[in-house]
Amino acid sequence: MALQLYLDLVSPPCRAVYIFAQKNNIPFELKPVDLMQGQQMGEDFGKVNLLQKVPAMKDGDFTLAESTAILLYLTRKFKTPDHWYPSDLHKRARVDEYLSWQHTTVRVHASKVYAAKGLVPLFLGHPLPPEKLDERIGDLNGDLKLFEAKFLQDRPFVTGKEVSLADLVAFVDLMQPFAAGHDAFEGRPKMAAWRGRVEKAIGEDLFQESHKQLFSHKSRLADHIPPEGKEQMKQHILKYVE
Ligand SMILES: N[C@@H](CCC(=O)N[C@@H](CS)C(=O)NCC(=O)O)C(=O)O
Repeated sequence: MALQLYLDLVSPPCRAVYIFAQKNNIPFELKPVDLMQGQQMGEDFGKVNLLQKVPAMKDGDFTLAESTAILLYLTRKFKTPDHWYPSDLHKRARVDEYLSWQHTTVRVHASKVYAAKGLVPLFLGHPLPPEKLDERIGDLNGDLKLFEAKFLQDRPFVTGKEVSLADLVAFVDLMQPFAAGHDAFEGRPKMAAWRGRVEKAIGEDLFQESHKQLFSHKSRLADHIPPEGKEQMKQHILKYVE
């Protein structure tokens, strides 16, 4: 049986897994999980991932949660090209360092800007107060400054000349606020050039295909969320952006 990937492509960690699998011709069956419909809370999905989050993976009887663990599993099982997770001790450590750091920084702050700028107006009918939005953007800006100074420096990619899992994971996270109209690359020429290189490394078709749902997310939501679901989401989003 082919490996199964449980994903909602609106989610950044899901897109990282999806892009990585597609780019490396890893055979898999896509099992869509619609977060806005709450499908991650269902009993069937709970059997795959008790944590009730996407992405999740099932390979035969083996199940795995957490995007970075899944990405690393795929590099090992499918012996993907070295540059993704270099065998060089120091380059690999640099990838590990970014993958450890991002969980509590770029991942959270980029998603919060997406929620604050994109989802709050949709679910509440008015924008978040400007000072609150500025706070969320300020958190992300702090991370970007560090990403540039510590992880990217003057290199084309985090580990040097080639793209790695660190670039892929950072890239999908930064597309989240971008989809809500916040261009985190504006005024940051180094990061804008890096973004172009990562997009090219992924390939334009795969980039577009993997981000199609994110870029049309707001209009799809406005049409499809039932009133009771809308109320529930409103509370959830407000709590999240605080
Ligand atoms: N650290 C986890 C985060 C997973 C996560 O938070 N996924 C979100 C989507 S981005 C989710 O499934 N949320 C559903 C929920 O919280 O109910 C990873 O990197 O895989």
